[in-house]
Amino acid sequence: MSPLIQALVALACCSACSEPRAASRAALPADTEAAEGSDAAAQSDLDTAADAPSPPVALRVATFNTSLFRGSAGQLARDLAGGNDTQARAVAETLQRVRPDIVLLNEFDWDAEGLAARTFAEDYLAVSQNGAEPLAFGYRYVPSTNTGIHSGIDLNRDGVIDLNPGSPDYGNDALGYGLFPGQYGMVVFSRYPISLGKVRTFQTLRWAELPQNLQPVDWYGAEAVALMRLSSKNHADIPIEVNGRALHLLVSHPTPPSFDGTEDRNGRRNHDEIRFWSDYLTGGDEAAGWLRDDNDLRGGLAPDAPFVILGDLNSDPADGDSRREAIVSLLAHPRLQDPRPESDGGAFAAGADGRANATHRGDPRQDTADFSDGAVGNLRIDYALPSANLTLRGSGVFWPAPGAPSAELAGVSDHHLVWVDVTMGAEE
Ligand SMILES: [Ca+2]
Ligand SMILES: [Ca+2]
Ligand SMILES: [Ca+2]
Repeated sequence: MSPLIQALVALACCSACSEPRAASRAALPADTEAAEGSDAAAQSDLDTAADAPSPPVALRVATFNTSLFRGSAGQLARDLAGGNDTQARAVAETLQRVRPDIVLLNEFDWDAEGLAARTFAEDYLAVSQNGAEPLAFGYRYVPSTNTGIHSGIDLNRDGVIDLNPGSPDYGNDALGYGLFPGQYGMVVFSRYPISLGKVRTFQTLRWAELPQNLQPVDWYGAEAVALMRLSSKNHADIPIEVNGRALHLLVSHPTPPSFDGTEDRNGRRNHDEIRFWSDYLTGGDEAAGWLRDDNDLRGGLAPDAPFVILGDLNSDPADGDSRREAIVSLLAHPRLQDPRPESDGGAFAAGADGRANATHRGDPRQDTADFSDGAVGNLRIDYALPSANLTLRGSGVFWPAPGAPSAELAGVSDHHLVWVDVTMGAEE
């Protein structure tokens, strides 16, 4: 498939792949079927290419919680129109300075047409910001999200049901917290083709299906347990075609372990959303037999498949109030390597902010998020974790200290971009 056709396929599929509720494969619109047919052709090319030696490929892969969310549906796309949104320009400049080949953006509002993502690509990334070199990503994918899809019931058990988007009462009873369908969504941009027909999403997987889950079933009650989904946004396995081989992006944005009561429903859900990935990597019937994607395919990631876990996982392995066992276990998973990316800005901020930071056990150089310091402090919660079979060449957190180049970009979001440099060798 030519790059042009691949680009057209990627763009044609954006809206079809972005429905708020996952559709069954049989129910997908015609243009998606065409896209999948084209992708099948790409796969046969890929199989053929696997026989021929191909050179190692150096990749910079990044994750960034951009805080590009708004209060109502369509507002982000409207704000981005014209290319002059100050916040989006700073996010774009950050990406132009770091120059990832592949990046996941968290907290980027979903819309049905993928309009915000397209506008960001065309009117921000592809335009020089503050003298930085433009970035041209030929491919993008906007996963659908559970945020802001109302459950129809009083999910947070406060006695209030508001079916009108826009209020916290609405958001609190949604399948993932959000004031409207799509708030706090995500988008992947890539210089390499995205194998859209092979993307696996786990948006509709029910929390109750996870063996030994921590769901507070007595607190929720039977009606809520029957419909509660595990993923607060989506968990997606997005294969990127890199010179004939597939690199799997494993993306998610587990719920913050806060904004709840003694039942700790969000802390428990955060734990289980992260545990999902340990089971997905372990694979096999025993660990991953329970995993069923939105197209009813069962099981985890194929053994030896190269991957990078990306996203704001909302859990620090040493500090904060999450149930840390899940992230500690994931970081120790034998299939991945933890580069422990660092920044000077994180070390500086912990000292300057003080208070809760002074009690932290984790190395502040590894912090990725700058939270209020009365209770939480700065945490390591954003991750780019490559598989052990990728060659790690470097990593970092883009958090410049005061006085360093681009220091003015440090405040664009309460999170900081995390990047890893890996080489996909011929052996993967
Ligand atoms: Ca409620
Ligand atoms: Ca802080
Ligand atoms: Ca810290």
